[in-house]
Parts: sequence; C-alpha cells; structure tokens
Amino acid sequence: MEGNRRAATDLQLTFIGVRHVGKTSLLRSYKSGRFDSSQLSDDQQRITITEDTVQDIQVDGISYLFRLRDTFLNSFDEYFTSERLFPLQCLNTTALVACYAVDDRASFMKLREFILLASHFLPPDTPRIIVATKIDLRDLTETNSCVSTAEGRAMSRQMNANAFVECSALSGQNLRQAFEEAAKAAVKHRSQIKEKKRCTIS
Ligand SMILES: Nc1nc2c(ncn2[C@@H]2O[C@H](COP(=O)(O)OP(=O)(O)OP(=O)(O)O)[C@@H](O)[C@H]2O)c(=O)[nH]1
Ligand SMILES: [Mg+2]
Repeated sequence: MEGNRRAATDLQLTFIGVRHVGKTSLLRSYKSGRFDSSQLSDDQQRITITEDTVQDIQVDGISYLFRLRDTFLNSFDEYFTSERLFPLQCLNTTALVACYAVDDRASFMKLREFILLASHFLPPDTPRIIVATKIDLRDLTETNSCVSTAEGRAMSRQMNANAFVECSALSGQNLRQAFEEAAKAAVKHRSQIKEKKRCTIS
C-alpha cells in the first residue's frame, strides 16, 4: 500500500470463498501480472487472514481506486470459533466477489452458504459477483469431475449474481475481466446509493 492517501477509498471488493480456492492468487496475479505460487496457501500453513491492498481499476474508461480485501473462512464451524472475524472481514464491502475453484466441487457446494453468511452482514442490495477459479485445471483433470460452466451459470442465476466469470490466476485467462466485472458492479452500486441520498435530501 502506498500510504494513507491511497488507502482512503469508499470502493471495496471483498473476496470470499473456502480455503485454497485461489483468492490470494487472483489478487496477486492481477496486481503483478504474473502467477507466483511460492508464497501461497499450502493447506496447512500460510493461510491468509485479512489483507487489504489498493488498486486502480478501469470502469468504462475511467480509473477508480479500489480497496481489495482478501479473506479466509473455511466453514460455518470456523466462523463460530474464529472470534467472529468474518463480520469484520465483510465490513465496508461495496461488492462481494464469491470464489470457488472448478476442480474443487466442495468449494462450489459451499459457495451458497458463504454468500448467505456474508449477506447477513451486508446491506441487502450489495452486488455479488461469482468467480470460478483455476480453469486451467479443466484441461488436466478427468472429464466430468470439474464444475462445468453451465453449473456455474445456473448457480449464479440462483444466487442473483450481477456477473459470473470463469478465470485462471495461473494462465491469466479472463483474470482482468473478473476484476472489471466486479468493479463495474461496485461503481454502479455506489452511484445508485449517491443518487438515492441526493433524492432524499432535495
Ligand atoms: N492450477 C492453478 N492453481 C492455482 C490457481 N490459483 C491458485 N492456485 C493454487 O491453489 C493454491 C491455493 O491458492 P491461494 O491463492 O493461496 O488460495 P486462497 O483461496 O487464498 O487460500 P486461503 O488463503 O487458505 O483461503 C496454491 O497452491 C496455488 O498455487 C490457478 O489459477 N491455477
Ligand atoms: Mg489466501
């Protein structure tokens, strides 16, 4: 982070999803333009707690400053034993980016639960974007075992997601698109809030 001035932003994307789905990788690959697995989660160690970075993202040709919040929470059980860290992780969210990994069906099955849990701590109309990660593994994994695009789309519709993007932090495929879709939804949402306030005051 480049000092306090850069940290002052009212736009925040909060990344959620079970452990190991690749949240930190998305953020780091997007920021640096390259995938580096050396500092990432290895199941037992190096899990991310909460980490904020600040990044410019373009929406319709305009550059906006975003706070990107990396989180972790593996299960409901963890929520109840983690000193209720999750509500704090969700604080100040403008748009929720809910992630699952295509090679990890359990992460897909838990996503609904995660979104509902996060929504409990967010204003009701907070935009949500669903991001399927690690699509490079589709080529390597046995056919049928990965979560398909159709399944992802169906779940996104069920969850009323504003957007659904499948991407890979490793290959970079659709990575930019995932951030831009989330940023677009957040900017739109913020301007709707401002407009509502303006109408209420005048
Ligand atoms: N093949 C492939 N592996 C990936 C990709 N993204 C992340 N990984 C691997 O998946 C593992 C977990 O990645 P992280 O980014 O640490 O996942 P996380 O969701 O931040 O994990 P926690 O912080 O524990 O919640 C690491 O071993 C990464 O190298 C990807 O796009 N493709
Ligand atoms: Mg992480």
